[in-house]
Amino acid sequence: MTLSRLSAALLLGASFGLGGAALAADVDVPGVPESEDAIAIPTHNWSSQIVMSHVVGDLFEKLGYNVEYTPTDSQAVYEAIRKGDVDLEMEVWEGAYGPAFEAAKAKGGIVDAGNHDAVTREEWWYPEYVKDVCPGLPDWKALNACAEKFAAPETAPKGRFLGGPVDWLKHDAERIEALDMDFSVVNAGSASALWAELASAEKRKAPIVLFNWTPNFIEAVYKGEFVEFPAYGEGCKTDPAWGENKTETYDCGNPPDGYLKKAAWDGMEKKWPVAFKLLQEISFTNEQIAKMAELVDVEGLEADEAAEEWLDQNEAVWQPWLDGLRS
Ligand code: TMO
Repeated sequence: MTLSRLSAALLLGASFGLGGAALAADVDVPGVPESEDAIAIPTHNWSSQIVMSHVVGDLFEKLGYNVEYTPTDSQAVYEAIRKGDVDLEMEVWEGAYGPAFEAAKAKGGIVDAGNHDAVTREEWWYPEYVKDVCPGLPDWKALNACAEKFAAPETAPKGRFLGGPVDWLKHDAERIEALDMDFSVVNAGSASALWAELASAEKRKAPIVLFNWTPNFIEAVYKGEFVEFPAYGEGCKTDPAWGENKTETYDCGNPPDGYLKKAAWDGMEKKWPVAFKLLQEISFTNEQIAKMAELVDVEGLEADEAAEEWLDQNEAVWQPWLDGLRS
């Protein structure tokens, strides 16, 4: 911190008890913050995204930026960014949001802020003991052959596929239709409802197939596998002629090695150039993201506490990003 900023912070501290957020920067980069307006960071309904958003918000605050968190629907967020209602997105999952992001980008107003190191997969998943009930897994045809074993009262005689909240928009019903499967989708109301059903099924060793993804805390707690659907290919989600069903889209699985992207409002680079540069630099690994989820879903921390804990444990990861902004 320069002398003049230090004395300004002390003065403010003296008159208001504690320093104002914007002047309490622990990393001094000349000219930052370029605007005192809060950077609006949207949060969704799964743990890693909320924790990661707070991690990045805390890093912005270390630089002296003001930050606000805005709970936002995970599909609608791409339009919200285009309009500048919120300023960035930390987790664009290719399987779930690739199409929404690409559509928004084509309209203008949202930019690609680079990929995380992480490789992602979002897919139907079952705990390991289900293999004994349903031989031939992870092949989707084997799953379908024993669909009735997954039946619930509201789906019988069809099997129940427990999907995530509807805003995750996974097109599971379209896939079931395109592949002519004997399953019905039941959507969980929240991520924690998914995990509660998994825990309960696991205790009874009851057959269950549900939506899951990686990186997630699940791999640290349960053994299990993703279902293998016909391999994803370009065109599966848009071109009915693609794949084994010639008249329907979604006759494939999600990409097994999807990207995880950051995105930003296209005005961010002008309004907060250094924050935008930091956003571009930031890249998390599978392991780091799984840990963010674990701090909440296993260790029971609130998202903001989990972010602080994560930052405490990973200074060697983020300090170089901040140091790089001085040059
Ligand atoms: C977007 N999600 C990780 C919930 O699949």
